[in-house]
Amino acid sequence: MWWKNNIVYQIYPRSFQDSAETEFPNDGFGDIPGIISRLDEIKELGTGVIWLSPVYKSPDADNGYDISDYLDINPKFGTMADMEKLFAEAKRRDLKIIMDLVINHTSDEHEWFKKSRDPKSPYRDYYIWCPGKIDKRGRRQPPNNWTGFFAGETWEYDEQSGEYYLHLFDKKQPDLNYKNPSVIEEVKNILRFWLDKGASGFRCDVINIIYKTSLEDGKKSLTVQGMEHYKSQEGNHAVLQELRRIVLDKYDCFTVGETVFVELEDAKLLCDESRKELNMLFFFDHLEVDRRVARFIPKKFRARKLLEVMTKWQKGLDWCALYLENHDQTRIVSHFGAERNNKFPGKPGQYWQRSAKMLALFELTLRGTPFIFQGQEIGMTNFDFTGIEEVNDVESRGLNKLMKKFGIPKALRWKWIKASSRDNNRTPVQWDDSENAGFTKGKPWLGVNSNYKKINYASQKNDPNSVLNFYKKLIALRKENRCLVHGDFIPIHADNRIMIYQRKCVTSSAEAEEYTIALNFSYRKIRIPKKFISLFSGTLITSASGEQWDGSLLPWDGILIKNN
Ligand code: TEU
Repeated sequence: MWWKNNIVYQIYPRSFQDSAETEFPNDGFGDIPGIISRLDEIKELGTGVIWLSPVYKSPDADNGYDISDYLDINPKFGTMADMEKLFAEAKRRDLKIIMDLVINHTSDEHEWFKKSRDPKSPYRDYYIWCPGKIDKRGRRQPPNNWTGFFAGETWEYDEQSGEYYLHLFDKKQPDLNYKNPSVIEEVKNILRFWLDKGASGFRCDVINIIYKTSLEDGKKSLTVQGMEHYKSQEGNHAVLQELRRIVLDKYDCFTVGETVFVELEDAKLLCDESRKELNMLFFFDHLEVDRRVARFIPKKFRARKLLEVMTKWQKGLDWCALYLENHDQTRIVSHFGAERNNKFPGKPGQYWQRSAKMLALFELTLRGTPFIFQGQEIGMTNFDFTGIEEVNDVESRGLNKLMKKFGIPKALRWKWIKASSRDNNRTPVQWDDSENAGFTKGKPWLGVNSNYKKINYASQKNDPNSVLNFYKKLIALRKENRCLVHGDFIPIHADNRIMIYQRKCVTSSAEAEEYTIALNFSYRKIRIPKKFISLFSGTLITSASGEQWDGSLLPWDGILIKNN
């Protein structure tokens, strides 16, 4: 299957590359012609598939994850003709494109929702409307006690209809009703439309929560309350099976589900090939090993915990979607890498480069399909914003409001938001050292990190020691190496600072191969414990430091050894 032997590159279009060739030239907002102008860079990296975050029509309440027309393009990104050209230009370079499928909710500006506001409309039942409750004092209250993903309300009262509608995310993102077969028919049309245009699959947004079994009150919870009524429900599995059987299986395509709060048992069902639901999914646990309350409050990082969680998924699932970054996360070098202790993210520290490479080695030596987020391949760091005013993310703003309500002081609120805000990954890609990092000739929609003169694509392109060239090297290696892609994953050892694992392929004795990987997540030079040293005999294929291997791991180093 082509998607197993491939590597996916995620583009978050508004921050990728602005151009002069749209209705809004040089508007500080990345666009489709901008993407076309950078396809050669993506090809050179060695990635064969692009995941395009939403480019559809949208009022942008949640940066395009609130869609007002699934079959049209947001003019800020360009036109449908631009999109068709993108498919053609990608194909010419043998690059496939998967689209972002956001079907849990639409925008409140979608025609379906506008019509749905009329209780008599056939579209009424496309969404989840409810009369609400009257409390003891005769006041109107929402239908249940659910809380939302953006730290806010989940029900919005609509004067025009005299009822509430459900929105698990922003109030501008009403949830669709998957008990209504017409909604499923609409989704099938959306799938066919994009597959016929040339898409090779879909990344499916929050796809394990689309079916709401009941609207009963939820159990008290610190995070999202009410989830037991809609997470991984039987009805959800049935919808996925129907989409797969009726539409997706007719095309040469794959799906990767974004499955929030997913547990291994659910994941096994969702990815079981014989059930025909998803091809693979994104789990979240591994990025939360140093976070509390889902992901908002930092706690100490321990390599042992990371290996433990990764092992659970590597062994538990037949096939994993691998990622360390996306548009909802923070930069991995600032999260698990040496930059996590940097108080001045505008000035990368001594081990910035080495730790970025070590993390590349981690992701690219696991079993599954790796996804690389734009900028990860050059080791981009978290933003260097100084206050909440500079943040655009609807989630961060919701969180700030909620924390304020609870009396959490401003400095602490900022500390937590800085560590978790999705805008960390949404700052413009740093292409070169010209103004605005070569991203735009206008004013960027979100601040460019001031470290762009040091960290940028152009300066890394011809530097053999760059993070970029390390990614290229590992991608090329992985492409010609069955064992690194498909081989068994064998955890060996981990403590607070280092981890060791192996990859093994024993299809036949002639093809038997074995690799040992060791990673150091600390500033200390660490000796490999004696009892494991025999696992390191063989050839050093590569290391993050570029140094020879002498039985110790240098600070933030990572090594890949091919065993004899
Ligand atoms: O994200 C799903 C989601 O639940 C996010 O809120 C995620 O858990 C959070 O950002 C991590 O703290 C998807 C999209 O990837 C995201 O960009 C959208 O905002 C969201 O769905 C709604 O469509």
